[in-house]
Amino acid sequence: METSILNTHNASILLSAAQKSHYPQDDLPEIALAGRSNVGKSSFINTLLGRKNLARTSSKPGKTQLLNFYNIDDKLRFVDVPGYGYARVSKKERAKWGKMIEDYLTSRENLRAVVSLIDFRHDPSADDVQMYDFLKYYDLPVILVATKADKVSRGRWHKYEALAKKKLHFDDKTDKFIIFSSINQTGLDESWDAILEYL
Ligand SMILES: Nc1nc2c(ncn2[C@@H]2O[C@H](COP(=O)(O)OP(=O)(O)OP(=O)(O)O)[C@@H](O)[C@H]2O)c(=O)[nH]1
Ligand SMILES: [Mg+2]
Repeated sequence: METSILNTHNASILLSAAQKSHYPQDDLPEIALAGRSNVGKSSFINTLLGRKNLARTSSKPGKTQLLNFYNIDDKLRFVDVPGYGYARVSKKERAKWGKMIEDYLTSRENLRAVVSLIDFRHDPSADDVQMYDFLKYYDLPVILVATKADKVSRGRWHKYEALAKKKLHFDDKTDKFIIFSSINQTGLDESWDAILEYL
């Protein structure tokens, strides 16, 4: 994908971190990716960067345990946040993970917006609603990305979008809703346009 501002192919994983002291120490803008486990966060990153496997994807949920920082052309970073709603993780693990995400989302000055991913095939889950509420409570701009659109027939898109927005109490004034597929690249340009607005 060619953008006038940055070369999206010039991307690499920079570092993985669990705590503040390990985050990159500069003022590059960051876009975080949040969503339940298996929703397609890593696939979204790979699709946007035109790469097959830069961000590791898996059919096994809960694989990403740290915040993964991706450097894009030394101008922007994506931060892949571990997926929520993964049941087979102990209470203690989940608490640790919740604190890590909360710390990052509520205190990271570099953070410009959050790409919040939901599975377009299903009604937003209670966890999805809670995440959106949380992001709005902290006044974080959201780019809502509805993934796996290739699994939903086009005739249903409008209705599904309306239902998801209703359930989330979606704020159309500040936030974007993008129907996306990493299989056929639906929503790719729209996603980049939305992200580049925050640079
Ligand atoms: N059909 C379809 N499958 C997708 C799409 N995006 C992701 N997948 C599949 O969904 C599964 C999970 O994708 P990931 O990108 O690993 O999901 P993740 O959100 O990073 O998962 P965690 O790192 O475990 O939180 C993989 O089998 C992907 O191939 C999509 O747009 N369409
Ligand atoms: Mg992942």
